[in-house]
Amino acid sequence: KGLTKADWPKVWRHHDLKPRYDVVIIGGGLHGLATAYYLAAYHGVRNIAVLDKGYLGGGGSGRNTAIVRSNYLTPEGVRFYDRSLKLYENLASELNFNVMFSQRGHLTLAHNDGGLRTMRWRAEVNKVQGVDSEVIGPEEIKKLVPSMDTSAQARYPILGALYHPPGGIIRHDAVVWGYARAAAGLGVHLHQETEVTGIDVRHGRVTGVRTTRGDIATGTVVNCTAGWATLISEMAGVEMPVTTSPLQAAVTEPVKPFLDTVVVSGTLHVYVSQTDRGELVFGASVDPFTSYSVRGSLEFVEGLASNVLKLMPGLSKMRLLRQWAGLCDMTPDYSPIMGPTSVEGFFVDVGWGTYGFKAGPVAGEAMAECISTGRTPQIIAHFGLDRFRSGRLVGEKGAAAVGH
Ligand code: PYC
Repeated sequence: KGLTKADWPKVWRHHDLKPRYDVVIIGGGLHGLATAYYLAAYHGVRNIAVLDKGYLGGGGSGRNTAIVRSNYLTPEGVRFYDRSLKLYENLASELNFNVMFSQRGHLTLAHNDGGLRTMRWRAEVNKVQGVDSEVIGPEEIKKLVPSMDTSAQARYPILGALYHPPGGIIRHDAVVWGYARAAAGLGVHLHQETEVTGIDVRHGRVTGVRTTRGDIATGTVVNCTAGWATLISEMAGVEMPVTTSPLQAAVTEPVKPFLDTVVVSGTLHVYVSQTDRGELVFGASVDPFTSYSVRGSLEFVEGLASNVLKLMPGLSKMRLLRQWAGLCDMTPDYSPIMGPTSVEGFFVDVGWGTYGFKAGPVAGEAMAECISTGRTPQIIAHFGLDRFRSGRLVGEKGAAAVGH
């Protein structure tokens, strides 16, 4: 007799909501779960609730295109995302969970002089920070990706690319489940289908959270949401300079492996990688409007197909299987907002734009330290909300995979 569903042990348990937790994390995605895990594993804080209005990993964590890299533009960004990449490299053994990290290399194509200049700039900033990135030419690109049209006759000829060997893809659901299982094993309560309806603040400090399953008393609340970052922060009376736009993606039928690097074209607004199952995963820029819709559109698929075929004409017979969208919370400088706020006990880890998945481990690690020690770790010191008052922005738009 084969195994049935009942034979598998539950990876995390359902709990009743306790009347009091030391820390309440809003958002059961990668960032919320990683924060809970590092708090419990490295800071001895275990009386934690993670709340999600849907299911764990059902937001941006399960909707991204699973790309990991640290080839950013600003020194602050490079250091930060590189710490995340290092944590990803060790994550399978840290969590005892196969997260299927494939460091297959990441190529960002340049189709014009301006693009090439930005790639050179990023390569130099990366090297100074000890990150492996270099600009390569069309011949080397062709060796790495034989299916790509690198000829001078292409509609958008490829002049070169930023090549980042440590970048790659990782199974995004496995990352979520790995953190969830490890956090639950340390005593963290994971509450799915538990929507936050209010945050109580008295005399400038957080005192509790109201939910659809009852009220919780707590002195520490962490906003780890994407899509709802402004809404949740407003409940605590904290305003966020964030707008929300959908980002669409799609996946093809599986085919034999032929693409073993991640390819990005900012000019053509597309990125593509092939999963271990053989599917091609495509993503694009954020939609040019604000919305909370996570539905795909025909217009997106038309643009995507035409742009992908400019890069890899041999894909013309492939069929798309699915399309979807996720929500991206965009800040004015394309860097996140992390750390304490003007309300004591109310922390934020939001505003990730299209970079959230790459940052999950380091965000969790840094937020856990910030919450438990009361000090903002150096690695996130530049990402505080106060920078929008002081004007010390961390402009990371130039490191976006594709244009915004
Ligand atoms: O910045 O690498 C990136 C990215 C991939 C998908 C969305 N953003």
